[in-house]
Amino acid sequence: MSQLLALSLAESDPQVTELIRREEERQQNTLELIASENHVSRAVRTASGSVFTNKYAEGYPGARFYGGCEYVDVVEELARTRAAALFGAEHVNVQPHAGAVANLAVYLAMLNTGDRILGMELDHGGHLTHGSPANISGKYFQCFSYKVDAASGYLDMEEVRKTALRVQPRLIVAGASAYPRILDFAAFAAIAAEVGALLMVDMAHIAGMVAAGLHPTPVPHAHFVTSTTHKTLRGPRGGMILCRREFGRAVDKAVFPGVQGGPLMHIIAAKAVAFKEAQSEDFYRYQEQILKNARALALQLKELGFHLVSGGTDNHLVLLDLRNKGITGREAELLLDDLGITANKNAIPDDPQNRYITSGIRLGTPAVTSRGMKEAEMKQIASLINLALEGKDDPVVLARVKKEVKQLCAAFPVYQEMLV
Ligand code: DSN
Repeated sequence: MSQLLALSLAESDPQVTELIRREEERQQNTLELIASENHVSRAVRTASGSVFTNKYAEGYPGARFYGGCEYVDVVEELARTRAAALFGAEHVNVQPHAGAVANLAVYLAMLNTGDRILGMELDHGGHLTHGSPANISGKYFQCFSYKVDAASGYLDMEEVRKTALRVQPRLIVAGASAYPRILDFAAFAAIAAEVGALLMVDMAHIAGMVAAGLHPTPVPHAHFVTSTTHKTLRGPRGGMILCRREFGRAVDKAVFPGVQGGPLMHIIAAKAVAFKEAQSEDFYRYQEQILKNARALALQLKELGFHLVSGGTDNHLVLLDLRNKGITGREAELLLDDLGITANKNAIPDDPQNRYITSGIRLGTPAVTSRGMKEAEMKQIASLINLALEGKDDPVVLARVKKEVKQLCAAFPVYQEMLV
């Protein structure tokens, strides 16, 4: 046996070991408010670090291009059937390495280059892969966008309909990465039917709540539902596609060999674990608490004079318009980061700043809820954010915030033990 195989990580690579330790410490000692991040279970971590990483398995269960696939076949089938049961989907592909690849695979399966896609405007809450000129979707297809209503911050479905009638898209994308309200999937489906378009819902942000039945499901309404598995769903970093049976073959061909080679079988094993976890009572209560926490955070921020895009939240995230606070999104992100609060600058609808500066900040509750924090801690976090932004030039105030953040983190450990 090669001697290297027997070495522990610490023996083999002290540099990487040290970086993992530091990252573990960073996660332990910071309040993670990035709405798309989470802390996975120990079981998901173990599966994603398993020997399945060694296996090539191009193809699908029962039809691979390699031998030795008897166990990867079972684990992929398990992941597929668990996801199908969890979301009530007819067909599932669990191979996409990421949400971006899942979206690309649907485009490849159903569209010709130059076809029209209608998605949500990026600075109104949409996503790069829904038609940004910087993304392959915007380069290979003709992309158009619908916006939220400037005054209310909500999507006005009559306006979406008018845009769709004008654009005549081949595919409508519903789904967002910074929209704090419920998406009306039935209305999207009706618009798609009226203009003869396909409907793809990217539910990456809300997948955990959809799994728990705490957010309306897009599955009965959409031809395709794509998602990541690592946000509210709390699985390993990756993607998946749910679709109607009639599109299953086209989707599978688009994922492999269309845009990917060998699937990441260790990640697929971890997806299977996460889908099982998502069927539990514990997961349901977790999703319920994410929502309660987001509402508590929003309420307290409002009381402190923050302006929330759309005035509040129905899901796991809050989008702050910081213009009345005299600070840009970028400045706020850097300031909070320094104090142990991690969040991301975010464009607000029709943002006067460019996307590297922005006027907003996006906050989410999935990760802090995983640590066991509840409404009382959300009120405290809102007050700490307010203190920090108001006292940005006062070192005494900032030191106080930093200390309180550290104490809060220590009271809610992420993991009981470090694995490295
Ligand atoms: N990058 C993710 C987010 O933060 O919303 C979307 O893919």
